[in-house]
Amino acid sequence: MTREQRLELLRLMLLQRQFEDRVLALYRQGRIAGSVYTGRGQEAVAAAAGLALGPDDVVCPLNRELACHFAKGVTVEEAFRNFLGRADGPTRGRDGNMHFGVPARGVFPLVSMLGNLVPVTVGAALAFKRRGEPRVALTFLGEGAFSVGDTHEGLNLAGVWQVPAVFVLQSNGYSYSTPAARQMVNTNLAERITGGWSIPAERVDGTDALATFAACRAAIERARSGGGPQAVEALTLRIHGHAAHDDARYVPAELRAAYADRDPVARLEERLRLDGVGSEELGALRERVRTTVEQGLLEAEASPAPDPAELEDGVWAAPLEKPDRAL
Ligand SMILES: Cc1ncc(C[n+]2csc(CCOP(=O)(O)OP(=O)(O)O)c2C)c(N)n1
Ligand SMILES: [Mg+2]
Repeated sequence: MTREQRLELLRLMLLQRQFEDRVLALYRQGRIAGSVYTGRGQEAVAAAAGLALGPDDVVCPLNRELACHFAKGVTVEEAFRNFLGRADGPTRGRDGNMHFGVPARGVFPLVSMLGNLVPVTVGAALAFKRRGEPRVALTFLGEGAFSVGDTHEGLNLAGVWQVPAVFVLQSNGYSYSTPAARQMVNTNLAERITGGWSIPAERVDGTDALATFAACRAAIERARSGGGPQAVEALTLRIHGHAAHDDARYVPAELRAAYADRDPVARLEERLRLDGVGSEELGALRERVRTTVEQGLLEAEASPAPDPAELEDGVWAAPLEKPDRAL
């Protein structure tokens, strides 16, 4: 990686962290509907995969991968417009959260049902293969998706069809409040993917941004050059609870204390310092990101709210039959 690429990796990670901190503050002011899900502790994985993708590749991010949206060209203003439910946001005010993509820039919207994005990703990769296009489809998945049939069906077909799909596993040890070991017998997802579907899978420290970037780039380029589906299992941490309403009190105190030493942002900054990037340059980068976030928020706040008359636009419903007896 060049010095510029490493700085870009850090910029994307800082952008996700500062954006999410700002969204959390808005949520606590009652300005965000629903809840807020952050990727604190997982930014390196989202940024690394996003940066390793090419401009024509597509990605299906989950709810903790905003850095990947930003890497693919989604703007901070667009993201804020979605969170604030604005009429000109990506979902035109239908969603005030992270269920959004910008398909024109290769980012598919999140489907909430765990595992659903695996067949979607395999389908996109199948289209690329059939058309002979040198493009890759990538998705992320957590431990939760491993208990859903769609994941297994999708991985199986990815292997059978040898499509250019990349699966990036966010192994953060928890699905909501359930530790991975209470959800599955073998928590080594890379081993299961290789053993179960003969898909090459590399395990990497997901708090080490440079190692994660190297693994993602290698997997993406292998898939692009006809090597079939690939997986990267990133061992990472979910520093916050599942969402803003969850204080993660079920995570043992020792584990939470250990998170402090593995903050991916601090680790990459330390590494860049060893490379000769001075505190002044790092400070200026943080400041630039802060300005981008604040400016994006100001612009999004100036956007109009949706017109209630358009509430049913794009909604399909079958005519309701009156039940002949109370259910
Ligand atoms: C099929 C399905 N079951 C349950 C849920 C509710 N749910 C949303 S997120 C989540 C936990 C996800 O855990 P994991 O996949 O490990 O991702 P993480 O939150 O750790 O990033 C659950 C159970 C859902 N969205 N879809
Ligand atoms: Mg998890």
